Amino acid sequence: MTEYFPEVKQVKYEGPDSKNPLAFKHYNPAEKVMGKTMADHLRFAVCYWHTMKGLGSDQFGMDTIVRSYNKAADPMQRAEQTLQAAFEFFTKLGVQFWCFHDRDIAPEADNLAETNKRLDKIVALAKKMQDQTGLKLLWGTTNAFSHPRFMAGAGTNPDPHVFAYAASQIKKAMEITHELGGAGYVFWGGREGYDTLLNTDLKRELDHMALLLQRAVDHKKKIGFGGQLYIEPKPKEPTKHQYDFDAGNCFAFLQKYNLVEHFKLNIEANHATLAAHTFQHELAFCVANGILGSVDANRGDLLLGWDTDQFPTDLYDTSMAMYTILKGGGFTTGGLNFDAHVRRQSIDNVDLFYAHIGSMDAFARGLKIAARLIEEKVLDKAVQERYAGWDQPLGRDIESGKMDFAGLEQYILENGEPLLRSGRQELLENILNEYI
Ligand code: XUL
Ligand code: CO
Repeated sequence: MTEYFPEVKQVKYEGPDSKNPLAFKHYNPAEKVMGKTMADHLRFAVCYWHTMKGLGSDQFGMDTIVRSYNKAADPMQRAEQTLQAAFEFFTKLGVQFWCFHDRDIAPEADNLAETNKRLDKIVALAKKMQDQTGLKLLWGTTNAFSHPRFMAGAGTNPDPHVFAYAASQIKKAMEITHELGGAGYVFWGGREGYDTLLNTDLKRELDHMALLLQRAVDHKKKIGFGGQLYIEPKPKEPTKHQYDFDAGNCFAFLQKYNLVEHFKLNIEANHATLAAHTFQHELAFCVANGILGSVDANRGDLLLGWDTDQFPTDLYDTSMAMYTILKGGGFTTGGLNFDAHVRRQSIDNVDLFYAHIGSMDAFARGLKIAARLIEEKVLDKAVQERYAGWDQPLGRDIESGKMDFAGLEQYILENGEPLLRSGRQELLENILNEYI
């Protein structure tokens, strides 16, 4: 069989003293942390769209990257070779999972029936490769945002004909995800939003978005798909306002339309920062509300206001993310999907390996740091002390609902001013640095 990444044989764990840039220094899949292997904690996935299909183009320039699996004239031959290259890459890197959009793996044909036939052909091949390699599908999704038919949205399109098209695509994408044993299925609201309110019926669009998700829940039941459904929040880009703005917004939407029991969230780091939140904030909000599902691991750039989708290497970010994920009980169906692409100048195959290796190591370190913070109760102790009043008679009476306004007023009249206490932020930041 053709080898598409001959530069690399197998990425292995060599430990922190290794100087080999193509080895893991920290990610040791079988090593146990808090009673579970690192592989089971982190559940790394490679994303097909950026890693296999990304060729460096941006709004200002054409492709910069040439891949040997992308050269055949026939689009289906290209798709097959890309799939073979993908499984070679996944295996050499040593991840357990992959993720895709329907249109990443098979090119669209002239009509839906033909497009679906093409998908079936590639899915049969993918199934064979999954069996051969042991790779699993973390989640599948549909691309209902690139084609011109979706320029005004998919489920939120003013034209019901487009709604029907989106539904048909999602139906098929859910079926192939099921066929491949996917642990989940993602809804990222591509162009579900608006560019101007001058031509937009906001309420109707939101109702339609919910209808599309309700039909997806029905179909999930109908085909017996046991995977988890996720919504992936993002506040803007491509539209000026995306309806799934952030975790808080998605949670309210899911509650309003009685969908909360069927969905969890897929939190992407760069989407969090676009919404003016931290990655950790979005994770913490999900944990607090029982809706954390999976993670698209990447990072933005402090100085750029768009979705740069860079590979995550910031140890503070990975540590605090893993801290929050572990405190929330860890992943069940979800995992860490690298929704990230190499920079336009990183044109070599080996750059793909460096990017993933560095990020996997950054999350492995984050995991170990988070485990120590938890085991030594570093932050727990501080938080517990800060809220200690709530375990005293006054706090207990308020929390149990025993105290009304008159009772609370009586307490103040008798006890006067509260004692002011330091929040100790700087001390905690210094302590955190000791662990990182
Ligand atoms: C876009 C994005 C998507 C979703 C899947 O910003 O993150 O790739 O993850 O559709
Ligand atoms: Co994403």
